[in-house]
Amino acid sequence: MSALITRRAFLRSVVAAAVAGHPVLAADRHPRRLNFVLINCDDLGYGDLSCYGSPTIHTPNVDSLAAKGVRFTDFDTCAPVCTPSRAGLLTGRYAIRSGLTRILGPVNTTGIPESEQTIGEALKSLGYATALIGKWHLGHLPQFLPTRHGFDYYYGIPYSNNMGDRVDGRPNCPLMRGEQIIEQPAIQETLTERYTAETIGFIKQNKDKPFFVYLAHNMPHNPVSASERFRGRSKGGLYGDAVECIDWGVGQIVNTLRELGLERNTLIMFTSDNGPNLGSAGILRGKKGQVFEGGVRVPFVAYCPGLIPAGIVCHQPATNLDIFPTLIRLAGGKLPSDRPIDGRDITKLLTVPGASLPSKPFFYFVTNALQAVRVGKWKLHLGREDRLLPKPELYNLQLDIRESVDRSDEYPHIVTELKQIAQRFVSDLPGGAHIGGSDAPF
Ligand SMILES: [Ca+2]
Repeated sequence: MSALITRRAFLRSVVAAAVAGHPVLAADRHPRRLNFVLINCDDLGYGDLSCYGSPTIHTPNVDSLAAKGVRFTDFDTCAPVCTPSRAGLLTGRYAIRSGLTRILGPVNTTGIPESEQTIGEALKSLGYATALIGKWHLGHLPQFLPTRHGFDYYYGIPYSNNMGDRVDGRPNCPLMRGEQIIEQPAIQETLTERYTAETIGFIKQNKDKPFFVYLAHNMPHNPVSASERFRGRSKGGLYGDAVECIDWGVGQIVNTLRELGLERNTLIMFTSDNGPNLGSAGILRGKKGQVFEGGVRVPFVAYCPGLIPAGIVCHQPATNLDIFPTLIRLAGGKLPSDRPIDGRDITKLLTVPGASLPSKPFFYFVTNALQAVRVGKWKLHLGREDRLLPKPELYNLQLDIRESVDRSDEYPHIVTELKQIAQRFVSDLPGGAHIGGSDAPF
């Protein structure tokens, strides 16, 4: 048997085991279910990590996960701002379905509906210990807190770190443990290190059962800060210091998992909720708040030596809506059948070099406005009826990742087809969804 066939057979067995919900763990001496650590940064851009080409920010720990795991080059968030991106991530559904289409703040009295199921709830029902460490942003009133939506443990700021009136020069945002405020205004310089310590503590406490930690850093969202020992370390200024501190934390978490013998059966994922405000989108056009690639294409790296072969670079499109179905399947659970789930299981992309999935339309919303639609390499901006984008524009992302040459006049039939896909999708959605327009995200 040739080495190639052996490798193929090995990969087939990896995928078969993963799909069965028992990723290669049957071969381990103490088989148990996968643990999940999902690290989400706030406003970290596509160009803000060294493994994505940052010339100034040094992120050796995330780079190492990418080198020994999988790095996606075409990973999108379902919204270019915090609240809807996080709603989509945690439910596997476009935010328009849960109504969380705008950025929430301390003055808002709404939040995630009881009817939604979060990754936390789904994994908790499968016997997982669950924690949210960091930013929630799906409602700060008691009935909306993470502790009421599938997370056994909560430590963090319930919304963005710039929200609330200023007190002593700091935004008056609360730091909470469980449902209690333990510090206000939250001292932000040490936040990333404290989130890291809380994550490590939770992992140690729950090492004997399957766990899910959603570590949602508040950094590097404005106002950026870093503790004294990280300040001045990065060539990327204070912003770079904040990102390098997050990267340091990734290394601490990996070390902990290694010491506990959990490295092989813990899937670590690292991503961002939307494109950069202060940072860099690399060569991409646009930034946070926009549906150009710079606003929606984000880093996504995953590492799990027992599941993912080293060194995969995946160029296939995938999205943060895919995380919900992927984790539920890997945990051996079933997706809810009483509601549309917009994401899909991407285990194959995570585990098989060169794998692909059939192309599937992806929709880019700002608030209730569907502003762009993508199928495969074609992305159509539907027009905002303002000066920024007065008419639809068509881009071939395979040839033109910068969205610089509008091809709508050359390919009118593609424009028509994508418009029809957009119209059909919107007509099936709850009230309020519409095509185009430029609503403010607040
Ligand atoms: Ca954000």
